[in-house]
Amino acid sequence: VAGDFVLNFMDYIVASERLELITTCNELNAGYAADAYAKLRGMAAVCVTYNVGGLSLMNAVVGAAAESVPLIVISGAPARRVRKNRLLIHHTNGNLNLQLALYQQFCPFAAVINDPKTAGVIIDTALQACATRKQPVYLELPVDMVDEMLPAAQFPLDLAAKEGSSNPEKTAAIVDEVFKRVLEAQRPIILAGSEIPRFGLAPQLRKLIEASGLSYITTMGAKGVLEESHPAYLGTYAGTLFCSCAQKYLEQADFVLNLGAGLSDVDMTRRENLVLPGIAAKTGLIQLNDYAVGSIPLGELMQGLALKFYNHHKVSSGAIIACAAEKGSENCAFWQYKTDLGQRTGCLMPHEERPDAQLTVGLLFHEMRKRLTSEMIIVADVGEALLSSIELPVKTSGGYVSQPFYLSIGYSIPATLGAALGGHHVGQRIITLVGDGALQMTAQELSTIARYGLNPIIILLNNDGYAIERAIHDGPYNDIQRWQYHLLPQVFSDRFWCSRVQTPRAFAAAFEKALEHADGPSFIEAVLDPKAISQPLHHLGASLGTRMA
Ligand SMILES: Cc1ncc(C[n+]2csc(CCOP(=O)(O)OP(=O)(O)O)c2C)c(N)n1
Ligand SMILES: [Mg+2]
Repeated sequence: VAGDFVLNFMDYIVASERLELITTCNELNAGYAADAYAKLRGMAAVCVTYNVGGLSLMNAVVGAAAESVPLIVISGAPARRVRKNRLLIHHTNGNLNLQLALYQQFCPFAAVINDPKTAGVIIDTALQACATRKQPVYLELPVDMVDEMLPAAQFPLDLAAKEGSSNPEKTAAIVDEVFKRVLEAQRPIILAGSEIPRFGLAPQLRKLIEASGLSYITTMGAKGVLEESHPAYLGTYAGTLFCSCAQKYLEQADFVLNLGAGLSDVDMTRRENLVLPGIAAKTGLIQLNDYAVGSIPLGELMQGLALKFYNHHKVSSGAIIACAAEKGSENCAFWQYKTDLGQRTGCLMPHEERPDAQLTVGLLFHEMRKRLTSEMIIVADVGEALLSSIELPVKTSGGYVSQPFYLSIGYSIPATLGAALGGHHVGQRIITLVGDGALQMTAQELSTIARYGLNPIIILLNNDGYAIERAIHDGPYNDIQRWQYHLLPQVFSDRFWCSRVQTPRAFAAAFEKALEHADGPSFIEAVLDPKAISQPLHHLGASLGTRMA
């Protein structure tokens, strides 16, 4: 969002052939949009004006810090002489260090660029911290610095993402130790966490799974890291929220190879005290049961293990997959640790066909499950949208975007903008699931989605208020104004195709119609029975509710 401290810098972005300037309705939304873009494409930048912009943006950037998302925040600022002479200047409370000091609390690198001689080093350090640590960084640019010329760079910048320094001997020793432990185990399993997508390690995960024959489970933060039709996938774990195979297999495993998963209270709902046996490998720290074995990059551990398994089995990963496909996983010698995979689909909640019943969240997701394709990226907001989407089968690697740890409602509409811009070039269509409470937070970004000619399908789960909060503890604060939701997008743009549905049949027809409307965005208001909440929402509400007591 423009502002007088950043206008001249924005001119350079507009003039750039390599950067595209996307202007949003507000800064918070710019942050969410950039977060989703970075989750899909590896990095993004947000540009705002001083304080009124930068402070509005902050909630999204703390979310990015919480979820290890590489974002570059560039804020305009008053000219250097203003700072030097301590002049009273608009958009401030008089404290010209406030915004910098706040960003320093959660960014591994935050600095003011106030001297052409040091500017290059500051910018390079910021980019490197952002790329290697997968964290947001903050650069403050005084308005009179914008036209300064910098001396030429003295050495090229290496942004190759390494989450630690590599040491081949140390890596080999750790890989040997972990490999030995996996082989000794009876029921080992891989738990893939959010560091896998964030550090771009999905290909290494695939290799490891296919070389080892191990099955894998993801956390919510890594949902969809590989296409979920992969034969080794057993589901997404979130404690007792879902009665799924993921829970059964993870909790019965005698060795969990935790690759990049930080487990939050929601990930461990009603299993807070569960200790997973095995290894926890996270950025810079590999911990075996309760002692640290060392600190090597996660990618090197995965690559080393894949090679060990490959040599152990002496076949290519393709042969393991082919064998499993041909003989069935249980009869495939290399698929040795796998258990009754065939039962996986039986774990999903059964649903009868009731096309003309009043729509419920369960019936809606039943219809959705049937219609997902590998061209679709799912974006989910907090609430029913997030919880029910966990059991949607993501059909393509990287086809799921949410904020399952920070959980800020309103994320999904701006994230749809970011994801659509990120997925646009590869022909993917965004399917967004958003609650009515969440939509009311950031609805104006529907306008930007239309403005840039994007074509997501936005599905509003209208259950008349804050259902998740009602499940925790109800009161009048969980009621919201009933908007004429299906009319709203038309206010922003006539490019929207809108519909309001109340039965599974009508929803299915609207979804098909939206798919045909490929030239612009679609908005389907699904009117749900507010009493028929999903089981996961019920469980989460009960779990969080007891903690208040
Ligand atoms: C920015 C922000 N404010 C408040 C909350 C607390 N909160 C969590 S879920 C929720 C209600 C979500 O309502 P809705 O989007 O309608 O989803 P539902 O639970 O009804 O499916 C609220 C207010 C939050 N997570 N984020
Ligand atoms: Mg709601």
